[in-house]
Amino acid sequence: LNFKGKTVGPGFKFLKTADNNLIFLSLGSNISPRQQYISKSLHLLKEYFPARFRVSSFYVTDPFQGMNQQAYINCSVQCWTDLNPLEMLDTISEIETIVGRKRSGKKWESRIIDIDILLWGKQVIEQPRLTIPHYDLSNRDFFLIPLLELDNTLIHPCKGDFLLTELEKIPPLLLTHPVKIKQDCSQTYHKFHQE
Ligand code: A4P
Ligand code: MG
Repeated sequence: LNFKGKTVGPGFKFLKTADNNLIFLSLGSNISPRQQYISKSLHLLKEYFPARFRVSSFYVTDPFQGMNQQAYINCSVQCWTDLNPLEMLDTISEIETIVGRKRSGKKWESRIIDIDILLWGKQVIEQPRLTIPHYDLSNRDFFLIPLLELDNTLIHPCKGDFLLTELEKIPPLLLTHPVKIKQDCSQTYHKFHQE
């Protein structure tokens, strides 16, 4: 069996769903219409990565570290891919561009859509263009709360701690107080697209 994740063979079914290529993304938007930008990104992500695709609820969150900007909507996605991490990064940045993101290059500027890779199985990836787990995963409740809704047993691959425990340790000044949106596009999304 020629394992590159892309080979068909007796083990293919197992490999296709192997957890080492199960990834978790975070989506965020703070430019209106926020839910529409997130929904459009979800549709594209699901088209590219249909295997094991799941979406969390949508949450309204305060701007991180008290930045003076519009509130964000954040959610998390689980999916499976046979792309390598850099191919994945290029694909999500292509999706951000299709949805309408324009980059001025300023750090933490308001954005139509931001898609970050939070976890890649249990792997630790350090490359010039890519750090996985996300460098600030443990400090951001707007990452962790939607992520833990998808899987509350997840562990931080570098530290070995439960992410649930990391969430409880976030200093109050860093909290963004995620509030689940009751009647949100994620429910419409779930109704029509969830497997
Ligand atoms: N990069 C490295 N690692 C990763 C990764 N794991 N996933 C590199 C994605 N990208 C990664 O990203 C800049 C570069 O990071 C990429 O080219 C890639 O090579 P970007 O999307 O162009 O810029 P950015 O997202 O603005 O990066 P920055 O400044 O680090 O912003 P953050 O940290 O993403 O934070 N408050 C709330 N409540 N909710 C939010 O979602 N988001 C931000 C942005 C600030 N405050 C927020 C939220
Ligand atoms: Mg980003």
